[in-house]
Amino acid sequence: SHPLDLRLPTPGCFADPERAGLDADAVFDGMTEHLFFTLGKLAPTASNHDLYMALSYAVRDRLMTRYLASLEAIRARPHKTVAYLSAEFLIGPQLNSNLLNLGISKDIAEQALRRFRIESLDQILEVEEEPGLGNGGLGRLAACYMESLASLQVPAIGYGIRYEFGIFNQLIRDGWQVEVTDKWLKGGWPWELPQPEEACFVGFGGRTESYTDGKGNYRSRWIPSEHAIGIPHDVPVLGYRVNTCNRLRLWRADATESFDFYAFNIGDYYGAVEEKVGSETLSKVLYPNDGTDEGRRLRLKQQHFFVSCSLQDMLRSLGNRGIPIEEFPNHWTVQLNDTHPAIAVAELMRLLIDEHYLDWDTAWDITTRSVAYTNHTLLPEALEKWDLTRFRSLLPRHLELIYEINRRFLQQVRLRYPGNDAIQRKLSIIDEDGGKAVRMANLATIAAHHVNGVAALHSDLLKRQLMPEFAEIWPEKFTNVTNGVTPRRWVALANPALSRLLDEHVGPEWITNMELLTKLEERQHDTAFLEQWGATKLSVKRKLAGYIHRQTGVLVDPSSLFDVQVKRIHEYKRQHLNALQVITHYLRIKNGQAEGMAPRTVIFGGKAAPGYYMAKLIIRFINGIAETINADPDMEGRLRVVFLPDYNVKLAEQIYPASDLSEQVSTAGKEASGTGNMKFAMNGALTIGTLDGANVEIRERVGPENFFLFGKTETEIMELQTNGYRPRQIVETLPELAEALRLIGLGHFSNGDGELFRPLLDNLTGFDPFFVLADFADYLRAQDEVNQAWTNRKQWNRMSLLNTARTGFFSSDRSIQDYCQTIWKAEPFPVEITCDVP
Ligand code: Z2T
Repeated sequence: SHPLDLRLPTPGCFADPERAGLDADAVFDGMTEHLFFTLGKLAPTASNHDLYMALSYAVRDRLMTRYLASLEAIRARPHKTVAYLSAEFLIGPQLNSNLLNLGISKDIAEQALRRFRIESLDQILEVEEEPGLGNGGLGRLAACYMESLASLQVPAIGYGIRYEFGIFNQLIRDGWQVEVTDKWLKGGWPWELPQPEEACFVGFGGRTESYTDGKGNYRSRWIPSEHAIGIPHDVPVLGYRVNTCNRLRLWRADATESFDFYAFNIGDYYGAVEEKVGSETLSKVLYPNDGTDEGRRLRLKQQHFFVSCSLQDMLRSLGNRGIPIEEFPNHWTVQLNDTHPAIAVAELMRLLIDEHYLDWDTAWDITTRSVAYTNHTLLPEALEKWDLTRFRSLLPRHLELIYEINRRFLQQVRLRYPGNDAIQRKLSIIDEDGGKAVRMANLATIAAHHVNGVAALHSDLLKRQLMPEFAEIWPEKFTNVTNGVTPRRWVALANPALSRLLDEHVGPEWITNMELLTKLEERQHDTAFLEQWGATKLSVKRKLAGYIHRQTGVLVDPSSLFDVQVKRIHEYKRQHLNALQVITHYLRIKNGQAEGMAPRTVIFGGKAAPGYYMAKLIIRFINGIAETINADPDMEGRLRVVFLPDYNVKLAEQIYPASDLSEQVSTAGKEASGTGNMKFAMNGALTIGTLDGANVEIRERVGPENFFLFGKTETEIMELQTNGYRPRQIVETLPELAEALRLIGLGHFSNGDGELFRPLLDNLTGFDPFFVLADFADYLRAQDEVNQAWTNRKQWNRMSLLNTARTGFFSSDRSIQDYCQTIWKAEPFPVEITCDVP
């Protein structure tokens, strides 16, 4: 590629750090200017938040050359760009990751901060608000992928929604979850660049109308009854030590001016204001459901809003460069992160046909060559379905287009399976059973050139269980891309102590080539090294112990086994299975049967969807157990239980590095992949887990002897289900389980209130839909193995080291390379910047 001479300000060259503005003096000067001119503050009275803002602006300045050069490079020499469409981007704190990727060391940042009397960077990082623009795995995955795309120098843009309120903050009151609005923007968020001049119009509601165009063709057009404006708020996403700095473009909804003026003219002031308030609520709040579809009208509105803005933006960029619209698939590859943006199929067709006057076949060809779909769940309650009447009232033109897509598709199905009505009903985009509905997964699957699952097992089940007929029609369409996580955030930033060790023994290249970590295996029998490995882990656990004490008042012993389950609270993830294990552990200590049992600290964290009663009761259950156990003098030095409130990205960065044991205990076949499982393993935690999601691949890679496997396989679960599962019979054969359940029923973990956890007990002994009791005995057996392994600490450290050494595969760099090769056909496009600035 040709270097671009942009005549830009100097911060931009890695060749010469002095001139690149990445030295302590330059950072200090930048902070000083921003403190004074941008924030209007004087240094002596500046708060930590002021200094956070000043440092962030100074760092942001240093992204700009790369950001503008990356945009200019693609404008000047068109190159296929990935458009990653996602309703969620859970990007986490920005300051530290930008420092790392820019190459401003902690030491340099602290030299600058000391001149403002701040001793440690951590004091400043602490005050950063994280944008909680996602629920959990899916949103965090999108953020890891954006980081890896930039690090791999692949041109990409993330399109999403700038929610004013992200995922709620979680408080724990009397053991219950309380939700508090997340006002992440209140102190000002320095990482976004609003671009009001690139605003887009989006319509809703109204009706369609047919007409004959100048050439005598029948056409349809949409006359919406309502409009909103989307204003891009761009977040630069810098790659690791490269010039590529991509854009995350988040749309904020605003009211349309034309409507305001019209209403003002007729004197309907309050009507105009109501309209304005109505359109602004569009990007007001993130729906806090992970894995359940609520079918709310506003949610569909949000989806169409951001998808329409994003597609218009892509088409406009072609127009601006004079590229014919037929070239769309060569310039854009559009990835749908689950079905949340699946309306893109109909909206792209509408834009191409109604606004750009293409014929159906050309439009369909463009659409199907551009769009691919990632499925993230098989759970039926999570598959998005929109009530047909509601869909029509919001998007009448899109429904017409969907009917036509469906008509043409079902025609193909009829030819292939003559007389097979059942298949047609199953594959139809329109669900005709019960209340009619639009099935978004079917729409996405029919239009996509590739459909992928997120772990080998999941992709296999997707093909064989959820969509066998689609897979038969289009076998080459279905593929797997196993999830990954970025080693920059999840190892380098989160675990500096481990990173130093890796730098020393592998070399610093591991950070962009995680497979190099296999070099650690050379050290697996080196006693001194293994001791250093264990000491490193212990030092990180001490920090977490301090945090736990400050947050919960519970004192935990850093040398105890840190047994951790952090993730959204869901029955299929089975936090209650873990809780039952804790009760058994407690009873064994009580009954003097605990010899050989390692002192443990069991740590839980995670949010429950506000409307998910059973998940909230599980949180109450864990807190009840914690209260009883932590207050019992017999448990002193042996067992501690903590529920850490408000699990988010920032807290996750503290937890993964400090964990010894990773709880990945979902019912086989239910967790599509999991990504926390990867973060734990990379940081040297051993996994106790089922054969579910990416656990399967983690176990294959780290070796079965370095993984505590338990539980029924997906096939065995299916068999149990079809042969009739009787959880009550299991209780009868397991005295420890029976005793645990009896105590719960007596109110032992609820201050004598035997009714509090009744719904949970009834659920487990009655239906047990996620086979908690079926896996209980084998889980205890595996936990005994964990205790055994922990007693031989050298052996444990060796297993831990092998987990880090062998999990390079789970870098999101590998995932992105897979997507680029098999789905996107996109390639790296290095950005060069000349430094010859006068
Ligand atoms: C989500 O986080 C996931 C799946 C969803 O299905 C929705 C949300 Cl918000 C619609 C998770 C999966 O549960 C998890 O197994 C997976 O690792 C993650 O997506 C990323 O693929």
